[in-house]
Amino acid sequence: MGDLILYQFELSFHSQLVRTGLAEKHLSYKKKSIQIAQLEQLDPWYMKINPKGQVPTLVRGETVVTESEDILKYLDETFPETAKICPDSTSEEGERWSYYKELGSKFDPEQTLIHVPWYHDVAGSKHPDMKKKKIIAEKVWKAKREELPIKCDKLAKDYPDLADAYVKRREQVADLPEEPDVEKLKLFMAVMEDVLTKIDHQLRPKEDDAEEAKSKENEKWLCGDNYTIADIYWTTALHWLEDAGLADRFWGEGKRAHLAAYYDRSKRRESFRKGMPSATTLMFQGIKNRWCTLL
Ligand SMILES: N[C@@H](CCC(=O)N[C@@H](CS)C(=O)NCC(=O)O)C(=O)O
Repeated sequence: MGDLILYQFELSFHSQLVRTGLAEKHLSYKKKSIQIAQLEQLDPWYMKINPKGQVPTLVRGETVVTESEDILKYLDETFPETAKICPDSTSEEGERWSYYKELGSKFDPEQTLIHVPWYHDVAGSKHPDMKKKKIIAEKVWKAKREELPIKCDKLAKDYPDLADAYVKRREQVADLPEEPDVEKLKLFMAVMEDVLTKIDHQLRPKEDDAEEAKSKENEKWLCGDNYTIADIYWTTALHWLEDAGLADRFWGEGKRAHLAAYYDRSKRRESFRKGMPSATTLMFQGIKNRWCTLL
């Protein structure tokens, strides 16, 4: 049926989910980069396969799958001989995934990418390179607020068959303020405090069989014995919080020790190394981007 092709962006949260899933399943695939910073996700050829104008998109022969969770489910269905990462909804594991998915809906990657560097004092971020991060945040905000609407308007006129999709995308960024809303960041931080406490609590050994549970703690994943989509989601989210300089605030100095131990063992998995961007890839992309702006 053909090779797996993943249209993605190295630094995109949802692309990282899918790359980690592919690594957990030991599936090989071709990676095609969509440069979000240059709004390539709006190019007409890409909008035809993903009308939301977002990454990731998986293509296999004639099959096109969008939405990270649907892509992971598709991989489970198509390659049943590989590790199952999406539990059946009727199973106990599936119920647990629903719980972690609900908590996951409260994590917003955009807050860690834009709001945290913008208002790093409010967030209590300790990232050593905050200045650089703020410059990136400003560029992303500007692209979203100013460049994206202009590109959508132009392409809606030039490609009438895609006009609905461009109008929809444009509406999603209508009325963005000049600067991100600091109140939203405060709310996000408070919600994260609560969500991470809940996860830490879930990861605690049960009191009734503390000894046995304690010895098993090293193997425990969010839905049970297997590393699933719930772990893929939360390992990636914790990585984003760490990358925003928030590890100390949320799980430093003995705080939420079960969550900290969980994140440590998640990071030791091969899929973490494969799913998250490597320094070499980022350096290569940096060089490529510089060429793009020079040309
Ligand atoms: N619900 C989608 C969300 C995808 C998404 O938000 N992608 C972001 C990158 S992580 C994106 O493409 N942003 C560019 C844009 O929205 O213009 C999924 O699960 O795949």
